[in-house]
Amino acid sequence: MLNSGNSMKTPVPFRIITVILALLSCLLLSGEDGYRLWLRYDVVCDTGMLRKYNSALKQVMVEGHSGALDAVREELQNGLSGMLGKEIPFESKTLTEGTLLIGTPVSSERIAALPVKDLLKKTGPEGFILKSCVISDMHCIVIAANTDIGLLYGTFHFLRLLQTGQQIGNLDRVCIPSTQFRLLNHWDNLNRTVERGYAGFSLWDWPLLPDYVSPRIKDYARANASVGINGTVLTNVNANALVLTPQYLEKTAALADVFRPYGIKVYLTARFSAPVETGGLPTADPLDPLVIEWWQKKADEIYRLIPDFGGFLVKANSEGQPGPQNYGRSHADGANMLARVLAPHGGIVMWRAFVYDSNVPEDRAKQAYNEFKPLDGHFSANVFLQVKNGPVDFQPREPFHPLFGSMPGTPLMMEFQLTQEYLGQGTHLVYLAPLFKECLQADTYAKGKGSEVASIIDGTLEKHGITGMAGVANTGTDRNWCGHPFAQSNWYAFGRLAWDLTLSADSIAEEWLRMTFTDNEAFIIPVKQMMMDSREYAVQYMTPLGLHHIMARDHHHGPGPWVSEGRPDWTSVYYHRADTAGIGFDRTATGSNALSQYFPEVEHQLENPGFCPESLLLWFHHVPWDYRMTSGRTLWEELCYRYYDGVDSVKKMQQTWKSMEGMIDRERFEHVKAMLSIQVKEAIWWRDACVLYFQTFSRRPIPEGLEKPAHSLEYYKNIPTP
Ligand code: GCV
Repeated sequence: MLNSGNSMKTPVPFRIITVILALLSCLLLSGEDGYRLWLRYDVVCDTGMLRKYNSALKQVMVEGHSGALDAVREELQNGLSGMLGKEIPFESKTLTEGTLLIGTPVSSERIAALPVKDLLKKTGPEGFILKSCVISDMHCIVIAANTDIGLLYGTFHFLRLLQTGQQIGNLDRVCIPSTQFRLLNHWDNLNRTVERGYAGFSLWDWPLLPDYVSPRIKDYARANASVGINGTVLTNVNANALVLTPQYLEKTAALADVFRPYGIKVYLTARFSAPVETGGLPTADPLDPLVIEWWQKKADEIYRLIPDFGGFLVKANSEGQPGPQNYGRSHADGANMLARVLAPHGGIVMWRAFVYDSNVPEDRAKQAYNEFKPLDGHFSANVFLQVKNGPVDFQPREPFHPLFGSMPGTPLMMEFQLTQEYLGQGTHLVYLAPLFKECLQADTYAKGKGSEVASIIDGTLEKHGITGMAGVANTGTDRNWCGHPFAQSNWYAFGRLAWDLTLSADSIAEEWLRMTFTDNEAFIIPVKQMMMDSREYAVQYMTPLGLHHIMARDHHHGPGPWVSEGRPDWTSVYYHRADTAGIGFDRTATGSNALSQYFPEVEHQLENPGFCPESLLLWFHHVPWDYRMTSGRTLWEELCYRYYDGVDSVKKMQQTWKSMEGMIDRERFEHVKAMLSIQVKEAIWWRDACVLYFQTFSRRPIPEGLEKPAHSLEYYKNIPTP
């Protein structure tokens, strides 16, 4: 048996060389392509901290054997050798001073002997304890959990402490996830295109699977596990039934095998008409016995190949997707039929609430509520209703969805969009955590004051058996995964929040910056501020004061407030309703009365334009152009100023970034710099197009002192679709 104590001690000259190398690598800022995401594990630059870490960590003991524990070992080997600049011994069976001891009470007698039983009762299947302990007079750090996956999460947490320069001297943490199902939703098609994807093609190489699984798939799993994501829906909600055929299920199983050690389950989108399209049945009626039998056999087949398959995500009777209503059945009939076939295997159904009907002359913002509220309490226990954060569609700003708080008898799963479909797509720096938090912190008043959306998502308000949060993924085959270097922060923030809903957007941004770029305060402070403000800037130059859905037709990239043809609720004029009297969508009792779908306290806060927050004014009210805003300006003037402020703010972001030159690697510095110059151009495009267009209704001049648009409205209308 190896006594790693002295024999493995790093020699002094080696340690000196390590510190010199650390300093050099911090100074040289070597090239980076963003592939390593936030898991870079470069040597710790703060030499004082590096010394402390080195003296606290002499060896690692991971007790037990499993795929997840292999992942723990591998991550620690890479992480610690990278950050500490030395190899740490892993093989010893003897506890020494400075041991990082990792295990469950089952895999490790040493852990079982520690007084952590009561704590472990609280941590559940995924939580963990991270604790400084003295064991047999030796100072150790312990990561304990009930499962190996809990240990993996604890490992990533511990590595993050080192990555973000935190003390590890006196640890005493118990971490438990806020939600149980923390899923990415990929809108990936089987031909590898990605709907609303701006970072290349799909990561799933269907033609080569199952025989070849790219090493990238494991890195994808590592990245997800590092932030606590524990599931991935591989396919687009605009679903293709082929993915349920044996050939594709084998491919899916190959991916699931790589994900499993990282605690990630696979899910698929179920096309409701699959029994007809691939099963040869004449109907997909969810109450038809042959249809039920078809799904039952399909579920059995899936679980034979993938024993831990997570379940189905379904978009039904929405935007042309088939669903139970095609057969006169309700959403609950459809969801429950699938839930019943999955239940014996432990699977779940996530049934999307994103439904609206072009034939119903009803405010689109009201339709999901109208459709689902009457079904509350009618869904099986293993069905989530998956609800987008707002009632329209991932706009730069929306009020929270009125279904939150209105379905006490149904578990609701939050759906956020990480890919920036309506927020500048691949070219704009927009950090989305403030948007996520704004929704999560909104008070629904469902059970009186303090009934925040977050308390519905984490189950504290309504106590359902399942809780969850989904994020529409922004990953692709681009070398840096997400296209824009800062888009990685939205993937990161989603995972961190789904794990811990109480985290602030600010603290997540700081963690991400430290791990992704540098811990230099001169970089962190201004760049974090830039991230924190970036979403509000996008709102200003795109859709200020509650405007929404005025993007160009179909692709949603640039401005298109003039879009007026086609089905009404896909046009911009439907949403902004500008006329010579004013602008905005009246959703009060004199208009569509969408406001009545909220609890009375919320309704009262919003129903009067004088009390409605100006950030949502035009979402809920049609307001005269000369309406006096709190600034003392008229609505028209305020609208102009907001658009102009938005552009000026992006120019400031550009200046801030330029002043970061030399603080990080050149490759990513130049990449972000180029993106910001595109963003400035596109913000001006948004501003000028919108101001000129709305001016045709307001018939008022652009306020004195604001630079005049460089081109005519016709010019902007004729910019071709990219
Ligand atoms: C996957 C919006 C998007 C669609 C998307 C849809 C949905 O309409 O533009 O691309 O389809 O939302 O969430 O189902």
